[in-house]
Amino acid sequence: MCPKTSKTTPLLLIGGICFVIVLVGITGITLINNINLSNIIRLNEKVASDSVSNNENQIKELNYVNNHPRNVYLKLNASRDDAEDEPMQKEQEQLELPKVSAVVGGSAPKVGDNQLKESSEGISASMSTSSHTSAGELTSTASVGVAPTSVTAPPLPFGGVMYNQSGGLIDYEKRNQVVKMMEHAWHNYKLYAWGKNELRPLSQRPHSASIFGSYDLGATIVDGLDTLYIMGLEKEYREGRDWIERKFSLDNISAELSVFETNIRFVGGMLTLYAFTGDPLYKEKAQHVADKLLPAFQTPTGIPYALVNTKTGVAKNYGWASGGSSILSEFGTLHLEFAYLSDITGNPLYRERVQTIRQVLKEIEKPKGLYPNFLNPKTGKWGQLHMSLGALGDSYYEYLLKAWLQSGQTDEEAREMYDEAMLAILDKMVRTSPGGLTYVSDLKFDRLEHKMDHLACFSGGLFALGAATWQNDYTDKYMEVGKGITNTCHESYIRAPTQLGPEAFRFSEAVEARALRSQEKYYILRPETFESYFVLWRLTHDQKYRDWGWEAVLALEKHCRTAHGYCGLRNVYQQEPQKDDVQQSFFLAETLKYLYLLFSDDSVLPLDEWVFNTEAHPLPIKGANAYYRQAPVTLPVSNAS
Ligand code: DMJ
Repeated sequence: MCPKTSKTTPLLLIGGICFVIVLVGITGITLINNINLSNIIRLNEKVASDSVSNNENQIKELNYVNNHPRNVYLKLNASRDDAEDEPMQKEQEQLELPKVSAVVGGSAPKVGDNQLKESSEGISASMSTSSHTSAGELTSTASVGVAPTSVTAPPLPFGGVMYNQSGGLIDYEKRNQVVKMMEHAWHNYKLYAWGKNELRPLSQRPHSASIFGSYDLGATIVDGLDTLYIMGLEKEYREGRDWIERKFSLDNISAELSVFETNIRFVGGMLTLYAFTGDPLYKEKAQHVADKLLPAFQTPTGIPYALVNTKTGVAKNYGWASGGSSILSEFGTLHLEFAYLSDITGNPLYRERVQTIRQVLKEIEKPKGLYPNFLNPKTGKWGQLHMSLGALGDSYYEYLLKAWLQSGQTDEEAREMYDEAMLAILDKMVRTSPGGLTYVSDLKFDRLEHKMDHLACFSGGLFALGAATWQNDYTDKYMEVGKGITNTCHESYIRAPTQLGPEAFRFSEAVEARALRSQEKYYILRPETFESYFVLWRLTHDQKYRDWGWEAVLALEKHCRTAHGYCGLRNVYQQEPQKDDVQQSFFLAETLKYLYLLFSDDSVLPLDEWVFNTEAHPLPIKGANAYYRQAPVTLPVSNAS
């Protein structure tokens, strides 16, 4: 009766079994990937909801693709290959670039020439590859600040494309590795901590340090965005830009922010993005953040407090800082950002604030010509007489030199104060170990503490930059000490089994360039040593600096990389050190940027056109860089009436 039924039954049975197997398989895979899949879905939803709906308009508005200098360069080269006879001038006109000769033909452009349109076209002008001759060779290896007289290179301010046709100075393989590191750091931040301040790679959740006032300020986005831009990571850059537009605001929150950290990371980051792109969003945001910091400057001396509440404007100093003092490295590291903000907004108020700080520091009596780390903002008197080129002092000295550079070497007061301070430091704090290592000691009252912070490793680059930019009686000494300190910091790395340097290292009869105390043995992804490798590489082209940088890349990959981002280490002297579970925002802003630049051609952010703030956000040099984007001066609102 049912031959048909009996034939179809096994088929149905087989079909059913197959269905069940497939179902079990899918369920299994889903369970295995449960966390990742749901994270990815959540992330996609979050990123999507954070992005504006008509992305296309935004891209067009920003014109990132066409106007990213890297693409401008590619476009120029491509068209040259296609139509060799076509005059270069025509291509430049199409791309709205200034004539190269007008920018670098031996005379710096006038301020008026530099006023780029703040337009929907983003970058509408470019600048020189001033470190090359027409033959693609370097013009000078030991000096910056002097424009070459003849340059036929196409404009290439940054973006990592090689101008030197002979293969020259880009180390592609190593640089690509750094780009991959950036992608890994960024994608995991995006996946697990999007919009929060930092990432905890091991626990795959957000992290926030107290410096961010326990609010979600997207510190990693703002700090890391210019690095993405420089590396040409366009998709990631756009996601970050969208987040800033839609989410970043200090209005209606009551956060107690560090004036210094907020300035160097947020104001500095936005200013660089504004210089790169001309996108008014970044100028508005930079000003918005700086305005929130202004109440901290309401002190009898004008020396700002360390912390300010974004809602109430109430400001104060850290309880631990010598008798209610403000800290030199904090109030002394505002100058570059505030000066540039005045110039692009036309509002002199910001510059006035930092100029007041400068005058106090210029006029105050300095013990033995040195600046102590603590200054009371009410009395204008020094606190404890502790001096350091590391923690609490460091970037004040950096900003003296760089304020002079940023001004196109017209702010002579800054250079004089820099030279006076560094000569005193050379005399009273720089020493050579029995093993021949140059280091900068801390000084407490009259006693040298033969210890150097990792933070002080930036000073190798600083001494060298000071030497390369001005010829005086101390030039050779500055360069020698700059090289010596950089070498010592490298030693502090290679004397550790991880090949990564400790937070502080000491010099005694028994040890050199090694941490002794347990609380000095950690490494938190800091950039200062690589910063000095980068500066010294640019100034000398000694291959060893690149080799040292590559050693560091390998060490970071071996010890700090995890499946979900990069962590610091608790003890660099252990073979298998424990990780600290924090991916610092400065790892993206500084560490990876300096490593990327170390393996790049000199035309990527040339040192005679850009000056790096202390968080590695490059700012344009006035009179030498078409990206300066100076606005006409207007009176500040408070003085306008
Ligand atoms: C950064 O935030 C800046 O470089 C600052 O000047 C010092 N410390 C960190 C990185 O180590």
